Amino acid sequence: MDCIRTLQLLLLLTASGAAAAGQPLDTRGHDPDRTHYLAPRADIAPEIDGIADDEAWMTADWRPIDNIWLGGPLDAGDFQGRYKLVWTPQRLYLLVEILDDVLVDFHRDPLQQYWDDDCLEIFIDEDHSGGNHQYNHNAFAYHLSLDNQAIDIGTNRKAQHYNHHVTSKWRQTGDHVIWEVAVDVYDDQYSDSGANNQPVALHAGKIMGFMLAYCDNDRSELREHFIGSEHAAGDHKDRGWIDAGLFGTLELAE
Ligand SMILES: [Ca+2]
Ligand SMILES: [Ca+2]
Ligand SMILES: [Ca+2]
Ligand SMILES: [Ca+2]
Repeated sequence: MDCIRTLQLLLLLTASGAAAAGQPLDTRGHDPDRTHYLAPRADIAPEIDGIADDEAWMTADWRPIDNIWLGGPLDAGDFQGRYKLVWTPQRLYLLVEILDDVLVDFHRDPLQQYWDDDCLEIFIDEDHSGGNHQYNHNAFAYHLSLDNQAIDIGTNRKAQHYNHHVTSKWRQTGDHVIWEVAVDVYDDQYSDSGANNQPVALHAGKIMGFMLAYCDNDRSELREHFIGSEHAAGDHKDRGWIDAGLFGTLELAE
């Protein structure tokens, strides 16, 4: 009996493994020409301290943050950014290198006009579904302020803290900001009022929606530029906070 069960299990695993490996990526619900990031697994999780000397980062590729979603042409001295991703079964890890000539946090209340202060925006769609995520948790858009707080809009349609989803730390090194973030990945069943939300376990082969953006303000009432890692076609480029179809593809590699 046990042998049969083992055999059945093996057949099931083989079948699902083959299907996953041979399956083309489902891009329905996404804009064309999304980037595809292959994130290596970290044997040892990076230390979130704003110092990029962790061994895990050595094997991951840099990708630029260079698509202007809001604002005019961008000076190289005004903003430049790039990022890397690695993962462990517990968390997703992000390294961002930013050059920004002026760092500002005009609104001390992190829930007030947070997108008009310098902030890093992390977009995660756990099941790569695409679709609307404005007032639901089909996807998350964490706005990380310079005081390392993570803000998104909840199902009550109000901005709120999701600080318990992230560990964030940045530090100035020369003329660059080095920003490290560890993120718990939650699926669309996440409940703002629930006490038992559990992050999903990550595994090799998992496909998620992901993109990154930076709101750059230096001296204005409203942010001067919004720069993202994905190309946004058309006039309405600032739509990632509503539409997960703009996100790129993140594949967790072994
Ligand atoms: Ca580090
Ligand atoms: Ca700037
Ligand atoms: Ca989703
Ligand atoms: Ca700035």
